[in-house]
Amino acid sequence: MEYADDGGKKRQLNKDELKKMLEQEIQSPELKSNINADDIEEAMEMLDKNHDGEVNFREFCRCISVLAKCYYHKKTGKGGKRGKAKEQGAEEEG
Ligand SMILES: [Ca+2]
Repeated sequence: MEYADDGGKKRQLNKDELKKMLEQEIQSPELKSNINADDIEEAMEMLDKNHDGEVNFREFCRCISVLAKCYYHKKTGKGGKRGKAKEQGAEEEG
């Protein structure tokens, strides 16, 4: 983690850093274009559980999955008929 290097010892991201990092981390241009300043604000609010104005690594990981989830929901809409149902008993492990 070399992103938050302005304090030296702290491994946390402020909003600007969060944004920068998101832009670097998210590969999909499609997903990226779905993230606007509002989303960053929202993500920040959502993630900054301890309200210190910064997002630490753990919080950031959540951020990625939250944004990905938002995107997924946007893309699939709600409900959603899927052409491909799993026909043959694909058992999920996990
Ligand atoms: Ca925090």
